Amino acid sequence: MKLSFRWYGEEDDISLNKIKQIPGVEGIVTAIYDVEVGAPWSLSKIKRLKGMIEKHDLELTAIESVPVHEDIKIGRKTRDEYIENFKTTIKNLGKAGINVLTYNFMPVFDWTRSDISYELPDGSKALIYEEEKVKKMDPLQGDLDLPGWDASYDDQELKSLLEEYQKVSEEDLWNNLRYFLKKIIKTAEEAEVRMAIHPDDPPWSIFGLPRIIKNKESLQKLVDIVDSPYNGLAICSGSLGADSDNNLPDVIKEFGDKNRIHFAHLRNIEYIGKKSFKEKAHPSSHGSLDMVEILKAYYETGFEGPLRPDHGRMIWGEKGKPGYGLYDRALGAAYINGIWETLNKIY
Ligand code: CS2
Ligand code: MN
Repeated sequence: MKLSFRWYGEEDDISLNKIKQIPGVEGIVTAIYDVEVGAPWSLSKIKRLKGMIEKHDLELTAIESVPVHEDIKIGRKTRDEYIENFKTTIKNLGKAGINVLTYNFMPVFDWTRSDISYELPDGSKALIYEEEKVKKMDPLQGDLDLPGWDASYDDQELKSLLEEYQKVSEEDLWNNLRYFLKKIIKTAEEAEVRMAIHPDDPPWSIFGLPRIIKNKESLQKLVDIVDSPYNGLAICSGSLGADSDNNLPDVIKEFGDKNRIHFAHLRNIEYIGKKSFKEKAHPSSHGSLDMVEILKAYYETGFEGPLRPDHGRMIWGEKGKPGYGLYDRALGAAYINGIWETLNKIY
């Protein structure tokens, strides 16, 4: 694996210089943030981004994410134009030599939590998802404060978008995803850009919106849509793992052996009820997921793609983007690196 770290571009308070100082980190995962959702990414912007990263002796190992326009997810008539734009972005990434592209197919919201600054007993702040609280939240009343979400809609737009989704069933969403993949995977193959879908987070329906990428069965259905290694997966332990029925080492072995996993996110969570969880520090002793077993599964499949610590807590008084401070993610990276080094020695 290539140990990587997410960087939010030049606006990020955490500089490439600081990231470079984290032992073992060799890759950067990032995106272009000043292009409107749905518009193509130009080759010049991509090259500039890549250049900045390489200047710090780091490699741009994955793009996370190219957002998929809602018209594609809803299946509006206008989707073809956005799919063409997406293909242009894939081609340009390929021309720049960037080979992993993450996306997700979650309607309207990306990752969702009931509290993004929940205080743990040791005083650190974490993200938490409590199903009962989320059920009472109303996105139209401004109850959601989520940095993972492109909140560029005004109230009216959000209202009509949510209304429109009332007519989109899970099956419709699958059909729209199928339509999208059938159009883009050939381009991805030609450009040598491996597509990696990120699972839904959490992996179940929220606010009455359909969510479909949530377990082994749905990952299988996804890879079957187009039988190509370029139609692949990003496995996020914290997202898929939020459903305790998902057996992560088993999923990793299954799809890793088939060369369909192109990107890995490592995050630990603690179950606090059915469909409720707290995000925790990375070590297995802190949460419900066995990180050694997870990394061992990657190791055994010969995983060579980018792997990054996902959300961290806010510790040592740090203020920053929820889930994306420096300190706890750096501790996560060091922990991952230690396990990997051990696996390397004993195998
Ligand atoms: C990320 C996701 O912060 C996170 O939890 O793992 O937001 C991820 O970037 C997207 O869902 C990928 O498209
Ligand atoms: Mn993730």
